[in-house]
Amino acid sequence: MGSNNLKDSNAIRHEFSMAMSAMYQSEVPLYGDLLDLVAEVNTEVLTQHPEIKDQLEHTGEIDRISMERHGAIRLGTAAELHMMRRLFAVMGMYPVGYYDLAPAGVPVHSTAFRAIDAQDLNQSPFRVFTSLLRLDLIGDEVLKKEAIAALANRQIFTANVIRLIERFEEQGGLTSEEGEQFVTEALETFRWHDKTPVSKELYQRLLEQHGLIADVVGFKGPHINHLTPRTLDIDTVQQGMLAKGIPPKAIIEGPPKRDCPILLRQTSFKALEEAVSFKNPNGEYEEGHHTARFGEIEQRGVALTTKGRALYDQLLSQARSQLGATPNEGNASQYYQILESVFEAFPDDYRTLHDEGLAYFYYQAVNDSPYPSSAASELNLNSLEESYSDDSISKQAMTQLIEQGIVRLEPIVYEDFLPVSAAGIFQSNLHGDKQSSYEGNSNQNEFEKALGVHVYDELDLYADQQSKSIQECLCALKSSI
Ligand code: OOG
Ligand code: NI
Repeated sequence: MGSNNLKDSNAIRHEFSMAMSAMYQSEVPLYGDLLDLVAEVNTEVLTQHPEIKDQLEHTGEIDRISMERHGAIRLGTAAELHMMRRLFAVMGMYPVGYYDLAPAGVPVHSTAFRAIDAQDLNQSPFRVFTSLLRLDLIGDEVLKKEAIAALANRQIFTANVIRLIERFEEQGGLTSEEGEQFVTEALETFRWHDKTPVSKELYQRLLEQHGLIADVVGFKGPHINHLTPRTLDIDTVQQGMLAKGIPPKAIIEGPPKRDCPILLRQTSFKALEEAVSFKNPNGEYEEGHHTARFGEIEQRGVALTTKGRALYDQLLSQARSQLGATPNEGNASQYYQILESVFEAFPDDYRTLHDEGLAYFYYQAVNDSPYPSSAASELNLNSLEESYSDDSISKQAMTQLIEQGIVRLEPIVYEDFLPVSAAGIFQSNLHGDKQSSYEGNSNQNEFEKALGVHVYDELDLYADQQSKSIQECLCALKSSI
């Protein structure tokens, strides 16, 4: 896009994420304090660790660190999810991954809307973890009917945003002016409403069933429930939160602290108790409160292959079963100790992660290292390129180039989410959740039917990024001979 005077989707996504951040800072001022803290810590890390700065420059992430954030919303119906998919497409965001949270006691299934191309991600990494409530898991038939009726009564999109989405689909983009209107109109869907469309009595019954059901069914729209900046040192931010009077949750979710970060580590500050007015059947408002909105931080590491991910899942569940309980305030330090010792089995240097096929990497020609003529004569780069993917001799040749310092490896950052961590984030911000797990099948088909498309497989995307970098690297080497 960008041609025919149409606005680039990356620009719309960037403007939308800035507008969303400004709105959330004014709605939840603690989030602004968290942003300041994260910015301080990131500046410090980049000053103290030139190697991290170099790495982020090589991967093109350096400029996006300060604008990095994700948010989360929870939707009530298939039709809402379908329109939301069309809304995100205007901003170049597509559904990646399927997350089933029912086994962890949260009656939703989810995807993440995000850009999929590395360059687009570097321009604006904004993403939204989007969950759809699974009313099919609710046993109470009467309550289920009431919930369905309440959801059928709400329209979470403005008429103007729907018109602009249709326009985008017809003309293949939006003009600058339409793009600006789109940002303003789309933002309305994510706004907080302190007047609810349901009675206090219904809200209470929904809450008793599950905090999440009350949060979705009890409100006019899917208020953004958190935004998450990316930090380069989550342990320091967690410490700093306490000092600044921002109450952190007890446990940092995900892998332990490592020299070479993998996947994703996350923590949040506890949800605020906010005043709301319930609309009773007589039309009068009754005061009450609701707890849903919070702030979160994350530290991202290298994306893992299927093999690496299997090892991660295995070690995480080993650590949890060794703890014998859900990690919480009382057992936090014991949990970290167990986690660290169990994860000693996960190699912690990039070369081993690469050589054992545990993680995805960019291959980059080191331009400033002169290409030694001995290496040039020994290697036939053409054959290397043709057969790299499945030929072990060529892999050996590539390894040689890495060892000679002609090619360097840089970690491909994990852009997605982790179901166990996500469940921990959900749970820490809900009260009165009675069930620890829901029976019932994971239902990706049903989810994709609602969405209207298949979700992208995140592993395919990382594998593509890696092979594209190999081709580019070989091209650069050939042209430098
Ligand atoms: C989503 C929780 C999951 C994450 O970062 O893993 C999440 C929610 O609370 O709606 O945002
Ligand atoms: Ni989150």
